[in-house]
Amino acid sequence: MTNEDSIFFSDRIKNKHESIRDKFYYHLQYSLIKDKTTLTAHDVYQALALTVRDNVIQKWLKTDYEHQKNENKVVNYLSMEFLIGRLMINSLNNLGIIQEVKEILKELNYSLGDIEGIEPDMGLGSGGLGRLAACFLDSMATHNYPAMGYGIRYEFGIFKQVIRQGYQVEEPDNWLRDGNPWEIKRPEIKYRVSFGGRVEYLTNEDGKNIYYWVDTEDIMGVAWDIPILGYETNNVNTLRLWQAQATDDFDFDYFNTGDYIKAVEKKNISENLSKVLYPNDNFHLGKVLRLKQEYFFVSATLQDIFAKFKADCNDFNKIPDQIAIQLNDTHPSLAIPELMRILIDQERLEWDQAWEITTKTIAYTNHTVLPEALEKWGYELLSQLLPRHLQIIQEINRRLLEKVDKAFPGDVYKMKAMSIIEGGENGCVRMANLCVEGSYSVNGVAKLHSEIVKTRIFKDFYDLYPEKFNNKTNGITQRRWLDACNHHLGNYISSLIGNGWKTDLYELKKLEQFSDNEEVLNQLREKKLHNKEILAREIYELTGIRVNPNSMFDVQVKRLHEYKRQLLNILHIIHLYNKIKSNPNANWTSRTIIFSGKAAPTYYIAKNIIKLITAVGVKINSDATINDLLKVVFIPNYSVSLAENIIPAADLSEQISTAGFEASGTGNMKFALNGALTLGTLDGANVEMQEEIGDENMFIFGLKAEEVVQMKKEGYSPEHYYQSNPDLKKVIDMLRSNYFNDHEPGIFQPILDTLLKNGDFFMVLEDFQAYCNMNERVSREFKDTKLWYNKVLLNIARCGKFSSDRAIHEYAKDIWNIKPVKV
Ligand code: F58
Repeated sequence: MTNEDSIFFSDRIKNKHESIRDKFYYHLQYSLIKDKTTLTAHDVYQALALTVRDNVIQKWLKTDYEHQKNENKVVNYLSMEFLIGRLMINSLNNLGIIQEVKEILKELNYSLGDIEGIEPDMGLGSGGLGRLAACFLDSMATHNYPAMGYGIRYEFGIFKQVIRQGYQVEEPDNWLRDGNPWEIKRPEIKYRVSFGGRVEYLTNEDGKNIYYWVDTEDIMGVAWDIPILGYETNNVNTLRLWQAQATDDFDFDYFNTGDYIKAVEKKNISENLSKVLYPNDNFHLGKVLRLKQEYFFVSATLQDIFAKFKADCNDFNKIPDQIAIQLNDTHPSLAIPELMRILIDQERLEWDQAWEITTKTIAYTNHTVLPEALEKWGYELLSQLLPRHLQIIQEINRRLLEKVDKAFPGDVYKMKAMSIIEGGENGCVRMANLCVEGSYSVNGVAKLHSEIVKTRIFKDFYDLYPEKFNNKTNGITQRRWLDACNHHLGNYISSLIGNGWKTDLYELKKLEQFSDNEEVLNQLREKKLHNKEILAREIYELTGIRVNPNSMFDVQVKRLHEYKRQLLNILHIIHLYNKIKSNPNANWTSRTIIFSGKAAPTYYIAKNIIKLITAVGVKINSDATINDLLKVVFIPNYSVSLAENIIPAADLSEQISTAGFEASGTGNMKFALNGALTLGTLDGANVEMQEEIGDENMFIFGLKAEEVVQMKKEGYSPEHYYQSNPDLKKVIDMLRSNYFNDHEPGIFQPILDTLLKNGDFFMVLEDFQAYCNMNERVSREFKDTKLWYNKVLLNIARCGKFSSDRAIHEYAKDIWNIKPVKV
């Protein structure tokens, strides 16, 4: 035993329950207090999770111990969202014990499938940004990077979507109801977070003002830790999520006033802070509670990072050598003034030194080009909630404007555009500008997006600090998005080229040698058909609709948003329906068009589009005259787990956003990796997919990003398309005449208005014909099975770049300057 190993208590434990089987039965009996007569599937799930946890604890402790040593620089990934999904299969897979577990479960007459479905999704995110954070955790752990994830332990994750009469209805996601065996509460790791109050200052003997934030209302942040296991490595990183808890003095103050019940109520209200995830996608709502959540998690996180740093170093200049902080969008942007506040007010550093440390430690990722998604907080609100931070932001801004004036004398336009504060005291604080000014690195999430970041969103900052800007194209983890969710295909690929692809996705290139091998292409087709049969059963269970696994599964699953253009898809479906109806005996390619995705609860048009999809579905699916050539399905409650079943079964992946609006997309990558061909615009990461996969192996159509801009400049008239394209006119006129909604006339007027009256901002009508034409090519090529599967194979083979492993290696090297540490 080495000296270091002696830190563990394991040497004092006599009965070690070494085997998985022992541990599992131990937990069933002693942790869950169950016998053979009272056992339920939920017990089996719990015991299994506890067994997995036991299995990683020693590695986890050891990893933590390594990371505490300050010679290893650690990256802290701050994100308001981690859309993890389920952990069981992923964990068993990473530990390499799936087979062993299957055998144990057999003894109790359970299959792994029975147990898998019991675990609720950890839905602590609303879309791509949160899922990216989860993929990054997986890659950082797998490749042994010293990393911590920090976020909020929402009691309610993304809402559960129910479809009633075709409309979306939201229900709470009470994911913690039956307990969560993966998390460990750390009551000893808790920090006080302050709000409100006012700022006082004293002038010390050197004439320096020392600021005190006083009379605050405080809340505690308590840590809950989740182990993040890498694939086949001893490295176990930590995801630390904060829960809000009332302070002890809160109890004391209120309970002493005598009104016990009121005191309990107040305590509850204060603890609401970490209650619920805001479910909007690419939209900034500006709610006070959201701002409180952001500061709460930033403050607890920075205190935690600081506590670890100070445990064995008191030279603050070393912070940037030992700590990197990555802001996942602007949501944790208060980390900038908070770090300044800690350094200046608590550690008494001078401004310049504090600023140097802060701007060498913090890096920022931008995920959106939509102006309505950029966070701005009211000046007044900030002055009430975080008065000291506002002062610091003002000073950051004053110095920034000085710099701008020096670099671009007299350029008032630049001053206005770059100012962190907009509109003075009645205005607001632009968090994105704060992030750019306070970070040493600003990155977009795909090549095209990073260009737009430099040339449009932050053009003026780019002129001042070109060296800060860089691109990190997104990626996905192949462990979850191929190996675990599509293991038949994964295993088959391994049988052809070995399993190096699991940690180096570029290995898939080796598949290219089989691109004309009929046996291999046949196998790919069989695997796909198998997945489609499984999904067809699930669709029937979830929606009551029967679909034909031999039809083309044409899939658009993602958040509902106008820029993602589910509307373009549905307009084309109506057009296709018209064509089939007018000539039912032609040689059609039969299609099952599958949608899934949530609309933000207050996003009226997006909800209206869901209703349109379901209404069109009802009409088409019940029309006997089209011989089942077309089916339209909306699968409710899109989630990570549902995606894991849908994506392996897709033939066609719809990535049809208006060019220039989707920052990257990551669904696009998951589909290609699972052998679906992409029908898409040159937007986000589709552009790089085309570079890698080859134009001839994708179905690319529509305006390019610069054409969209150009056309908007020149004046775009949707009416023109309506008048000049008879197919399109027919489709729109059907909507006008309530063809799909004769019982609820007029309900789609808002959709008609966005398209024709309000200027069709996302240029659906412009791209309609190009989309129809490309769809015809898709249908033609799908009929040629050999050609299609040759493309499928090439898509899979050329996905290497789109692994989150590649993305994380780039972040580690170019931004964080961290190295893997073998545990
Ligand atoms: C997404 N953003 C982008 N934001 O839309 C997508 O193109 C990109 O692939 C992905 O990030 C990862 O980079 C996104 O999901 C949000 O959900 C925000 C959550 C918080 C409120 C505002 C929207």
